Amino acid sequence: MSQQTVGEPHPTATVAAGPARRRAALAGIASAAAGIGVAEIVAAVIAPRSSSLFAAGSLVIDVAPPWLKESVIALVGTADKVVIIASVAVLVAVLAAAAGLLERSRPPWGQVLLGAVGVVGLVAATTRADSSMFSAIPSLLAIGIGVTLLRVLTRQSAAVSADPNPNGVPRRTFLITSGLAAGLGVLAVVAGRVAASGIQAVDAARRMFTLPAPAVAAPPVPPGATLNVAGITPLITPNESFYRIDTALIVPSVDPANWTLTVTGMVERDVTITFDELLALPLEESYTTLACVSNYVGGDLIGNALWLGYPIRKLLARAGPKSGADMVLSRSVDGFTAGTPLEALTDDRNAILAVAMNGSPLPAEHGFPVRMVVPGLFGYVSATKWVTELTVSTFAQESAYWTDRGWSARGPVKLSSRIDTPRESRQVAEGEVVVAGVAWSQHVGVSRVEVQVDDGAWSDAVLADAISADTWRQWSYPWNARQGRHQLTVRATDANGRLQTSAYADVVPDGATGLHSIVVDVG
Ligand SMILES: Nc1nc2c(c(=O)[nH]1)N[C@H]1C(S)=C(S)[C@@H](COP(=O)(O)O)O[C@H]1N2
Ligand SMILES: [Mo]
Repeated sequence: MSQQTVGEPHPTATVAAGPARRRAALAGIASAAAGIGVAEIVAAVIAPRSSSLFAAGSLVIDVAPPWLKESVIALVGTADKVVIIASVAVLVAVLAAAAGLLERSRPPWGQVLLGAVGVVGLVAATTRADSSMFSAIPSLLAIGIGVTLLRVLTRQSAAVSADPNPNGVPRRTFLITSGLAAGLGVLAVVAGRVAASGIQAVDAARRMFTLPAPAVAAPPVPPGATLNVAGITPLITPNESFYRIDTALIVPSVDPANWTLTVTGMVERDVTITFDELLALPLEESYTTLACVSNYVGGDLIGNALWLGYPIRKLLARAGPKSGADMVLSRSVDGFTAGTPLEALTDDRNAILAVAMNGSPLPAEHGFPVRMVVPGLFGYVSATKWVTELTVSTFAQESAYWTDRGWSARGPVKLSSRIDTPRESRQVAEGEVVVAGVAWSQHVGVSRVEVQVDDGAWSDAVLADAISADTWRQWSYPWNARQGRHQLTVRATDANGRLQTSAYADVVPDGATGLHSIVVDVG
């Protein structure tokens, strides 16, 4: 800034201490507003649930003592959220003004204070139960922009103080920059909120919706299905740790009030159902282990859940598939498609339109409000999330999303087994070591698991009870570990007596094969 002078302060500078302080406070508030504004827009686009402002609000809700929460609710009723967000905004504004004043008198402590306020938002956004790897980005941007702008505006404000003309160019520059930053920041917060409101409506709908009781409950899990071994994969995968694979950059927001599913194509009559109609049907519960075709040997793109849904075969029966059809192309709101053999959807397996996962409405990431779950097939040919259309067709006529990208049209799950404990390259103590893991061959079942130490003979592992043929089975093997480096390998046999192949195959085009081996150091 050419107007900035060093040396004798102009006499008006001391007289104008009040305006200078006001400018400093404005600089702080404008910097915070611009930072938060940009963060809200970015949050709305990449991670709508990670708005740092709202995460900070949630943090306040989480840490506030119950009596305070209750009195706020008693005082303002359902406006409680608005009050909380407004309180957070006021608090941030006060701290930002203080940061401005501090930056004027003791730089760079104003930047430090503003950064610290941002870090609270960052912590709030990244420690939420539904936070993802994207959750940190909006807050980091807010901190970067806020702190940089504070430095710029403080410099401009200093130029105003040093300018002999009280209404000169530096003053105008400062007012325009800070006014624009503050105004655009607030506008951006509003725009970000409007953009994210659809998602919030869906989140609210998800929370509001009470699951109907199953007409057919899943048989109780046999007590012998769980082995008590430290480090083994839990028999049922919690929703939070269930693997997630999809092509959706932004998780689709489907309002169940507007959701419909249409069965069309080679059918006697098109059938359309709404979400309420679906929920009113007799829903059935079943455990199914879902696996991804991209799961390499020993990988973790597999999970087992209790699903609640309506048998697809019953809905297809209403539409009446025409003869000659051999595939159902399911389509999601985001354009993803999967081609499932008609037979897998009409035989007696638990192929369902699922509305719940482990007793909760489907998480948004796992297909809320409705997804398909089909035992025995990889997810890419069967497990369409946010599903809205089933077109009865043929493999000759239609091809699905991944088929067009080099993957096989048909994707039955392959017999596989995995060592969960001990971990690869881990050091273990000499003596008895319990080797354990899971094995699966959905819709066929697993009948045997064997373990091999180094080049020794294959020995039977203890096989836990099965929930059903559609789920994985835990296994364990007590190993008398001797000093040194050892290789452990596992293999399974399915319920038809077929042994898991040791031949290596890549995941493309229809799933990996080979045996899972790990190396451990005993000593
Ligand atoms: N709409 C939609 N559904 C989808 C996908 C997708 O990309 N979009 N991916 C499929 C794949 S490849 C798999 S393995 C499963 C994964 O389901 P999950 O994310 O609930 O574990 O969803 C399937 N359903
Ligand atoms: Mo997948």
